[in-house]
Amino acid sequence: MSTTLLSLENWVKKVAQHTQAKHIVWCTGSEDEKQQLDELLLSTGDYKKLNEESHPNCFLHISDPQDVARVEHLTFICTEEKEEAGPNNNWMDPQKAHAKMDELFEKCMENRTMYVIPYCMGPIDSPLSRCGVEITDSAYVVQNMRLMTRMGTAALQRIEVEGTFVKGLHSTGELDPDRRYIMHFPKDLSIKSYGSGYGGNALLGKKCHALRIGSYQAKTEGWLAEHMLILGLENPQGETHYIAAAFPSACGKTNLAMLIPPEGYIQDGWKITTIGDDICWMRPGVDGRLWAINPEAGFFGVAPGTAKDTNPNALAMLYKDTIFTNVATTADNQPWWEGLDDRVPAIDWKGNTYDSANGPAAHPNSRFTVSASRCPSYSEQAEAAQGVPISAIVFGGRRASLVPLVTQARNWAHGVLMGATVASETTAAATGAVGVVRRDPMAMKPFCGYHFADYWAHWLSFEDKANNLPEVFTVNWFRKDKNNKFMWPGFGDNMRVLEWIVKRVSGKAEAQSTAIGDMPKLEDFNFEGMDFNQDDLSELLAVDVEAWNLELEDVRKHLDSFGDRVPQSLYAELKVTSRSL
Ligand code: GTP
Ligand code: SPV
Ligand code: MN
Repeated sequence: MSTTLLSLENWVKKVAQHTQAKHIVWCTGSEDEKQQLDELLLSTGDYKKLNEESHPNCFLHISDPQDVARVEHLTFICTEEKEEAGPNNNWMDPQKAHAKMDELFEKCMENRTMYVIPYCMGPIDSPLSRCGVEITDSAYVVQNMRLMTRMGTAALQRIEVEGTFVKGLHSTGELDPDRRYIMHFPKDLSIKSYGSGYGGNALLGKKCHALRIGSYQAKTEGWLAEHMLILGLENPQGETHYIAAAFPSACGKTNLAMLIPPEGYIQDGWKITTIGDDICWMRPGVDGRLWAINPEAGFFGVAPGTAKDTNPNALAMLYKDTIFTNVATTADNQPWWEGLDDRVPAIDWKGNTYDSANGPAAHPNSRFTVSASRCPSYSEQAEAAQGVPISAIVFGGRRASLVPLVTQARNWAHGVLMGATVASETTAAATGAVGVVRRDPMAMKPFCGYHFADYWAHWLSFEDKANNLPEVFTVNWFRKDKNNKFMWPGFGDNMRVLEWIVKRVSGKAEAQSTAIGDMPKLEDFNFEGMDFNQDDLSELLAVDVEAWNLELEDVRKHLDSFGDRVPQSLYAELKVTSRSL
């Protein structure tokens, strides 16, 4: 017996019996265990050692070429009623789903080791944290979970005290896309994932638990589980405001979370600290504010585009103790990806000699896994049991046209409407076409574990749950000009927008009211030290009435597609916007 919790022990035994696992390893989280598994992964070829001098303790993992991203069409929410999962999810009857998965899992671990990973999402001592246990036959998954969560003995102790945990069962199976499913059973707090070893499909603490099951739990318990970064913004007076921001996958969360302000800002005493880069759990505190934790302990970040001038903090953490997945390598075996620098890679992510005719050297969704503690801007408050109070919530996406640089919601309901109707171009983070504009409400389209209409109602309900809610904003860093060039420099310069946001929150910045919300005038921004084109900026802050009328028609259709469960107040806010255009 490896745990005092009978329900856990029984589940592990049952799974071992069903999968016919050869060995069972209970993960403790120790350094010895890490090293043994590194050795194992090197011996099986799942890991390649990277240059020990430039990148000590760094490894390269290459996925099966057909297993490089999340698979939304194979991801299901299995509730009793289809209606509960909503049009935003694929649905399967729980009994049918269990039967399908049980068949796939049968004997799938014969001759394989089954790892039992107890983990805690959030600081071990936080009342906002929730625990889970992932069973997997992938040592690569164990090593990722070690960096991404608080895993091992301390988590198991908490689970034994609480008596409940999210059950996640995972096998890489044959990596056959036709035998791949990611199933969620919100009522039983359980997940079954088969046939993929990649990121969000396999590290079950992340999207499966912290968002899909988490959002369902959050609804019943009165909190929010969101696809958001959390950052702290300290002003020259030494006050810190915390901002939570939801952008769809590969739309800039990691980058914004660890932004380094432009030189002039640093000199004036502005500073950004990082709490989290992907997931935010928040709930009302006794003071009426929303208090948030980052349930994760590491970053599973997009490699391409990460460079000294775009995200120096990320680069500073990636030369040591990092797992790289699907990146290219240089002749001297250093990790490399598009945008990093102008060296020419030697080997592409598929292991072939690099040839630009074969496409990018690193897969567009190649990633790094690294402990958050390695981030130079990591905040001490990230470990705070009570979390941090959120002053502003920001929604955003990739919109080449129409959506202004920044807009502030008129009120909470308007903010919920903004979040519920945000659209973005699809990216390489999921399989399927890239660059297609789709509505991605609260950046949760692939991650909300229940009907979006009920989710929006839940968001609206916070007006009755908390009397000091954050201000809500939308941003768009991705506007393009006629020549397909980004009109806004982005990255560090996004600080200029954050400054306006925190000043709005504390009543220290001006705005002009427009039909779509409150917007800054050019003179409300600090552009010191920024190379900018006045015409571009004016366009970034303009409201194109004709185009917005079309957008609002589409927004209405989008709301309508969720049926009569959509809260009327969203339609009321939409009407206010339409009438003012
Ligand atoms: P997930 O981990 O998939 O949830 O992604 P994410 O939202 O954390 O996105 P990330 O910060 O990794 O950025 C994704 C891509 O967008 C990278 O290639 C970045 O270089 C690029 N990017 C991030 N911020 C900006 C920006 O302000 N402007 C521009 N033009 N590109 C950006
Ligand atoms: C995302 O796709 O939003 C990610 C990567 O953060 S994954 O872990 O694959 O979900
Ligand atoms: Mn993400």
